[in-house]
Amino acid sequence: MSYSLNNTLPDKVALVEGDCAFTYAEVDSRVVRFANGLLAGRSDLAEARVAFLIPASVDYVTVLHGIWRAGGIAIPLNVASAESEWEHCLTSTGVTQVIAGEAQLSHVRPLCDRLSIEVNTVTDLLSESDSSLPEVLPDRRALIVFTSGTTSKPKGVVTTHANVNAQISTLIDAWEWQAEDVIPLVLPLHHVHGIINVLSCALWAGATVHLMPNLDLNRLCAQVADDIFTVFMAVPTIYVKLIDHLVAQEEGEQAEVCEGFANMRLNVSGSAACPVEVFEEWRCLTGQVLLERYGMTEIGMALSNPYRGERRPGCVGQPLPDVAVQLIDDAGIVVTDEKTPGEICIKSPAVFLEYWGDPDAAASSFIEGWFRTGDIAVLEHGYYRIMGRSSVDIIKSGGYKLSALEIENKLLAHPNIAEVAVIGVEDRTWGEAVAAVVVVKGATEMTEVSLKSWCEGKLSAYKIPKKLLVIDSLPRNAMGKVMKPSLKTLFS
Ligand code: MCA
Ligand code: AMP
Repeated sequence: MSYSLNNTLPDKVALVEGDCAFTYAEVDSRVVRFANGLLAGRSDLAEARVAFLIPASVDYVTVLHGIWRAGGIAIPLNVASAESEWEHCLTSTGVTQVIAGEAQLSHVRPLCDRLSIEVNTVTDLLSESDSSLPEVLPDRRALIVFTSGTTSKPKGVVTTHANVNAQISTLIDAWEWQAEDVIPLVLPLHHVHGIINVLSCALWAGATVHLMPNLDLNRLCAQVADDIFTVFMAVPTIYVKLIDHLVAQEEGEQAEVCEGFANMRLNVSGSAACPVEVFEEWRCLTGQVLLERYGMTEIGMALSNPYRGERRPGCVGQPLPDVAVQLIDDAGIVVTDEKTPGEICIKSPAVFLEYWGDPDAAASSFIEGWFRTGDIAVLEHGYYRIMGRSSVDIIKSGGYKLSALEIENKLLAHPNIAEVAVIGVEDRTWGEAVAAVVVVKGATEMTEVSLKSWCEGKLSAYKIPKKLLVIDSLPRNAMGKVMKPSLKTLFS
């Protein structure tokens, strides 16, 4: 089956958006109407790439599932990206059609017009005809999610329907998803964490998702205090923000929200390392023992602390069902003992098919059929612990993976920047904060504020450096490569 919307509970509420609730039958009917509109008389989209810029909403789900039902490849884009970032995603995957939310339409239309790409809203395409939809086999391409890496431009990670189904079903089993579950969706919907772990697992299980297009802590906490949720999933930054929010609340209010979290059956953290202090502070405030797990766009989730059993702070647990894990050392030899670190390599039905249009990148990411994650881990008493990444050019800020090279390339276009190195520096809220070390041209002045305002519109806001250091020259090794680890110490 290549269709992951639960069809056994038609009258159950699938989505709650503001004051509106949509049952599974209502969502399904919209999906079918939208798929028909997309097909416009054709029998199958035959893996045409359809991109969409829609915040968390019933429209988002309609488009994602509508594209799948019509046989297309869904490409969810970040509604908050800069135009040049959208352009890269659209052109590198040969997108033929864009679906925009009402609020996003005016932002993306000029770009689509320039690129001669058709742009529509959901309303434009909700068709009244209900002709039969194609049969989409599991090995067909389903989804392209863009992810940054060690290269400058983000890569399009292609997963098939079988991959998507495997990514969902492993979590349904491991975390015991049930139709009775109710979960708030506070994460963006252009990454696997929001798309698969929250939205798709819930809709597969017949659960209810409360859609929140952005992180509104007051609203979220009020609903948590009302005890409507059973599961919560977030990146460590959101737990830090929640802790700060709760600590600042007056006692009675705080107790109600903490009680709401305490009553849930599961709180999950992932997408970046959860510091042990955050794990402990969360336990202290809410009584919840966070379940930390590890995943990646290319593989879905791979390692998880147990749902039933000991959840170890600072560790990401054991392989999920159907996932094989091995660590390899610098020489490519499999590590067989505990305590020796190695790069995490994964084999599973959830592992992606290809990077769109970049067979070389995909080929170099595998070793004997194992996907090389670039993350270094160690096995300690049966639990994996992530120790870091093999590349200094990847930064994890608030759960977003950022390419230092992409940001450097943008900054080099600044008229006053002669040289620049971008690094991630430790930060309580963001995990890593983007920092730029700059050599300026001549005697020009540069401040964090002036750099930020120059970057606006050129980079997504979360990629803009939060810290700036102007120095006379960048430290380089004998090969001329900037010694980034030594730059990090300048910020400590
Ligand atoms: C927002 N800002 C950030 C970030 N987010 N700065 C650095 N890093 C960030 N991640 C900045 C904005 O640019 C803005 O700056 C200011 O913070 C407020 O923006 P706002 O959007 O209001 O912030 P927020 O709502 O508090 O957002 C924080 C957030 C968000 C909710 C933590 O970053 C987020 O949703 N992160 C999750 C990303 C995610 O889902 N990653 C999963 C990928 P200024 O005020 O200066 O303009 S990893 C994955 O999918 C794998 C498979 C996995 O393992 O899960
Ligand atoms: P992305 O490519 O955006 O999907 O991000 C995947 C990356 O996030 C992984 O390669 C890890 O570096 C990081 N990551 C995800 N979960 C964890 C975790 N629990 N602890 C440490 N790093 C994590």
